Amino acid sequence: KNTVLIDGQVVEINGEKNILELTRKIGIEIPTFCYHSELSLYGACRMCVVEVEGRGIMASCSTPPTPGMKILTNSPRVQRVRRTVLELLLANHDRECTTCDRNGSCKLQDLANRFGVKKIRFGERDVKLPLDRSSRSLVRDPNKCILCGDCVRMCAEVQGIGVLDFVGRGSKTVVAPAFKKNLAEVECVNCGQCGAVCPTGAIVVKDETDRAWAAINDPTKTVVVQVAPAVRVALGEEFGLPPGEIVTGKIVAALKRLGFDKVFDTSIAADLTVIEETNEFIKRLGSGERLPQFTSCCPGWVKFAEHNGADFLKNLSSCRSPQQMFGSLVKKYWAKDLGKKPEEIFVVSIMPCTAKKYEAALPHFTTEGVADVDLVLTTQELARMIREAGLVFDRLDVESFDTPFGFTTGAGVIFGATGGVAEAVLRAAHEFVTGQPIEQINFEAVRGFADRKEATVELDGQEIKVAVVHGLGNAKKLLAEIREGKADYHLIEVMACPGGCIGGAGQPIASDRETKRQRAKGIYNADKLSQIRKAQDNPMVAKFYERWLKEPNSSAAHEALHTTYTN
Ligand code: HC1
Ligand code: SF4
Repeated sequence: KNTVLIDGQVVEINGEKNILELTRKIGIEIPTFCYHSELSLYGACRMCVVEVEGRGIMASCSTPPTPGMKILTNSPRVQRVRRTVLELLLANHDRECTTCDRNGSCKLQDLANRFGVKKIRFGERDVKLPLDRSSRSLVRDPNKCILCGDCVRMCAEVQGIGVLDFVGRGSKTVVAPAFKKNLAEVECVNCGQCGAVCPTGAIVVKDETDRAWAAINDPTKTVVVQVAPAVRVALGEEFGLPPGEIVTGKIVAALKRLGFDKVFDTSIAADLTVIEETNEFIKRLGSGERLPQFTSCCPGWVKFAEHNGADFLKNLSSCRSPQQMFGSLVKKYWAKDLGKKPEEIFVVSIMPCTAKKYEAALPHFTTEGVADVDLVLTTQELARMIREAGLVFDRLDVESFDTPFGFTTGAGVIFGATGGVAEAVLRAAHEFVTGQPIEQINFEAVRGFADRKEATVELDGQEIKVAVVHGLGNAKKLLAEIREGKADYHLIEVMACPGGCIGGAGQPIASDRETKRQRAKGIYNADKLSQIRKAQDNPMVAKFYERWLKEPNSSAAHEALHTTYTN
C-alpha cells in the first residue's frame, strides 16, 4: 500500500514530493530555515530532520516518502539534533535581539524559544563584520546571516537578478553581493524580496521612522502623508487582524493621531495615472509606435528595465508612478492653494514597497533642491510608529481621507494587486476610444497569481492583446520571448514583486501564498465596495485637469506627471 507511518499514524502518500510536505499535511509543523515552497530545494540548514527507521536521521525536505517508511518527527534523537543545529546557528549569530528590527518576527528566535534552547554550549563568534547601509532601501547585517541561502535563491530564481551569492569558504563563508561589493554598487533593484524571505534580521528594511517623527515635530513644516493601495489590506496583520481585512479608515485615524496634518490616498494619483497612461496608449495604438507599451509605476521594474531592457526603454509608459505624481502635484500646485512654499511641505508616503524609497530619492524627482516626496515609510515602519505611540489599532474609530487628494475609485485601489493597473486601463480605454460607457468592467483574466496572465479585448474593432507579469523572473522571460519574436502584445503590466504591491517587501513579514491571496481578495473587495469604479469618473481628478493640468498628455501634464528613463 502507498502509505507511511508517521509517529505511529498511517498516512497516505498522495503525490507529496518529500516527507516535510507529508507531515505538514497531517498538521505537524516541522521547523525549517531553508525550505521555501516558492524556491528550489537547498537542504542545507538541517533543521527539518526526522528519524527514519533503518536509515537514521534525514532531512525531511529532501527525502521523498517511500511506502512502508516508519518516520519519527519528535524522537529523542531528533530533538537532540535540532537543538544542536539551533545552538550552532546561535553561537555564530549576533545575539543582540532586543535591538534587532526582526525582534518578534525572527524565525531563529522563534525556534530557539519553541525548542527550549536556554544555553549555548559553543563559544560565541568574535568577529564583527561591517553592516552594509549603502542601499536606499535595505540594510544588510552579515552578522545575523545563518547561510540558509533563501535570499540568494529568491534574487536569482524568482527575481531573475542574482546579485547575491555565497562568498568565501568554510567558516569564513558569507552571503554578499558579488566581489563583496555593497548592495548599492550592484544591479540590485531594491525590491527587498531577499529580506522578505530572510528568516532573521540579516536583510531588513531601512528604518526611517526617526525622520518622520522629526518632521511631525517641526513647527515650520506642514506634514502630509499619502497611503498606497496595498497598505490597507495588510497593516491589520501587525495588530492581529487577518490578512485582507480592509483597514483604510483606521489607518487614516492612526495617521491623524500620530500628528500628520493631512492624510491622503495614493489611489487618487493612480486614477490620474490611468488617465495619462491610457491616453498615451491610445496614441501609440494609432501610430503603431513604441508598442507594446509597458507600465511604469513599479520602481523595481523600471530599474530592472534600465539595467536589462535598454532596447525596451522607449516602450515604457512615460508616466511617473502614482507616488511621484502625487508628490509633484502637492509641491507644484497644491502648496500654492495653502499659500506655502514647496519646501514648507513635507510629503511622506506609506508604501508596501522598499523600492519606493529609492524612487523618491531619484534626482529627477527633485526640483530646485526640493524633493517631490520627502520620505517613504513602509507598512512595517508605520506599524512601528503606531506601536511606539501606544495607539491600540483595533480600537481606533475609522476616519476618512482629507480633500482634495482623498476621493478615490476602485480603479485606483486595484493597482495594489497584480493585474490591477492593466484592468484599470482597460476600464478606461474603451470609453476613451468610443465615447461609449463600458458595461463589463471586471477583467477576471488579468487577476490572480498565474506567472503570466493574458487577455484579448476588442477596442473599436481592433484586437488588443494584454499581458500581465509579476516577479521580475517572469518579466525577464517575457522580454526574451518578445526579442525572439515569440510573443506579441500591445500592453504589458509588470510588477516586480510576486503578487504585485500586496506582496511588497515593506509589508508585514509573511511570504506565503495564502496571505497574499487574502490581501488580493481584500483589494478586489474594496473595489467592489467603491461607489465609483472607473478612474475617468473621479470628479476630483477632473478638477485637477480643470485647474492645473488642462488635459491629458498636455504640456502641463507632461511637466508634472511624466518622466524619462536612462540606462
Ligand atoms: Fe503600489 Fe502604486 S500600486 S506601485 O504597487 O502604482 O508601492 O500599493 O502605491 O506609486 O497607487 C506600491 C501599491 C503604489 C504607486 C499606486
Ligand atoms: Fe535581489 Fe531584490 Fe534583494 Fe536586490 S533587493 S538583492 S534585487 S532580491
